[in-house]
Amino acid sequence: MENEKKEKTNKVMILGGDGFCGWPTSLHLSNHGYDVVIVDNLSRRNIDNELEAGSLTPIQPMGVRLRVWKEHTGKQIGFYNSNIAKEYETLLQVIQRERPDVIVHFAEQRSAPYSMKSPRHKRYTVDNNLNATHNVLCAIVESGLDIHLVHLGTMGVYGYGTAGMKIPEGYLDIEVPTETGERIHQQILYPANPGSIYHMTKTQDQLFFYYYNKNDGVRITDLHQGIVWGTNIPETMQDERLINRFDYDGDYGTVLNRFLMQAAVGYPLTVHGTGGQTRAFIHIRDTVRCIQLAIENPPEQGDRVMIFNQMTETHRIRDLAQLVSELTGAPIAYVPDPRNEAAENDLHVKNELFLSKGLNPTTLQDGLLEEVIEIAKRYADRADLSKIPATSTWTKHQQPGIPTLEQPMRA
Ligand code: NAD
Ligand code: USQ
Repeated sequence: MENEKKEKTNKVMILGGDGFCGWPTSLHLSNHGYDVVIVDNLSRRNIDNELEAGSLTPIQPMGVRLRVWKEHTGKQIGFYNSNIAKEYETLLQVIQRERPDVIVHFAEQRSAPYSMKSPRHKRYTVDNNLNATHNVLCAIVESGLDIHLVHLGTMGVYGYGTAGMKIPEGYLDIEVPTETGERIHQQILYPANPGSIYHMTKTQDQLFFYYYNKNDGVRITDLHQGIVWGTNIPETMQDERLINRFDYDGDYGTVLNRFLMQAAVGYPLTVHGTGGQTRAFIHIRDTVRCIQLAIENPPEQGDRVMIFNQMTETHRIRDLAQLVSELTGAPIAYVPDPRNEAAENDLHVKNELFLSKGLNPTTLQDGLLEEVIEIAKRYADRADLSKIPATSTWTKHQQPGIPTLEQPMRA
């Protein structure tokens, strides 16, 4: 059955295949028998230049990455350097030439703090993300090919609080009372509640998917992913030149990887506010497995947009800081929260679809935390500590998340 599916789904185009999630996904799929072609405009590397920040790990240029992969495995991955938000004709031609069975779409500006830095950053994030997603959908329809689109969305489309219920996978059951007293049952897209301009672009992507699925019958899977942690998967560990990126700066570093890096370089763990925010997490190894599962379990023609919650566990930020502190002895600093977000929230999420398809989650308890600390320690000398504070604030009235001597600290 597995082989049957693979025979049918052979070519996968990865949009954003140079990024933190896209690069390991490209190698994982290539290693599992898929013919992979990447499209990326390297904008993430240009943003590093703009922010004068960079990956903690020494990532190689795309040409080196692809050459080393071929040397190790004999497998060729194609690469097009193109801006999918702006170069529609190129995107269409690449799709027509490569004729992919599946397109995996990672190619968006993904940092919430970056999207809130200034009007220019807000406008760039909206222009880039909405045009990228719309161009992909439009080009799939214009190509006339039956391509399954797998998109990386976010748990943040839901907001992070509920009335105690578990957040369902995309659709909410509702009951509408009619004038005759009848009660009609329906399922609607879960109400959008974005917490940043970046997250807002992901809520708008959902409407593009709804429309193109309804109007043109495009087969779409939208993966509502939690915060990804970890660095490597087995494929990126085959050679140091295949290493994945590791962001730790105040804009792109996500919370758990930031804490691990901060612990490795002896910087106090920067908990925003009370640290009462609860978020969903997934290890990068599970990200790549989930994408393979989504590819191998496509919606049928005529199905509505399939939505999976791609996360494996939830944690409160102060508990994560405590865990890392206990493992490493790092002090914790409670800094002002630069974001406009609830100080405390509970979060319960359904993730049954991936579990039912065979995902065996990698949890924080699996000892991987320590493995990641090792990575952070190995490359600690590459760290620029001045890039750690989160300086992007959500409103003019907020303060950046910079630790000071007055802030409460715990060992
Ligand atoms: P990333 O920034 O490392 O990678 C995105 C890649 O897309 C980059 O290589 C960038 O150059 C490319 N790109 C962006 N705009 C493009 C354009 N217009 N044309 C061509 N290429 C373009 O981000 P990531 O962490 O790998 O995230 C990938 C996707 O997964 C994003 O859509 C993000 O919203 C989603 N996601 C990420 C996380 C996480 O924790 N990293 C969590 C949930 C969802
Ligand atoms: N936080 C801290 N200290 C830090 C950094 C962050 O306390 O040093 C807090 C933030 O205030 C926030 C939480 O940790 O409450 C998560 O922040 P984050 O930067 O790790 O994650 P977020 O901004 O939500 O974005 C990341 C990815 C994004 C993805 C999202 C999934 O960058 O692409 O969509 O995670 S989710 O959070 O589930 O919406």
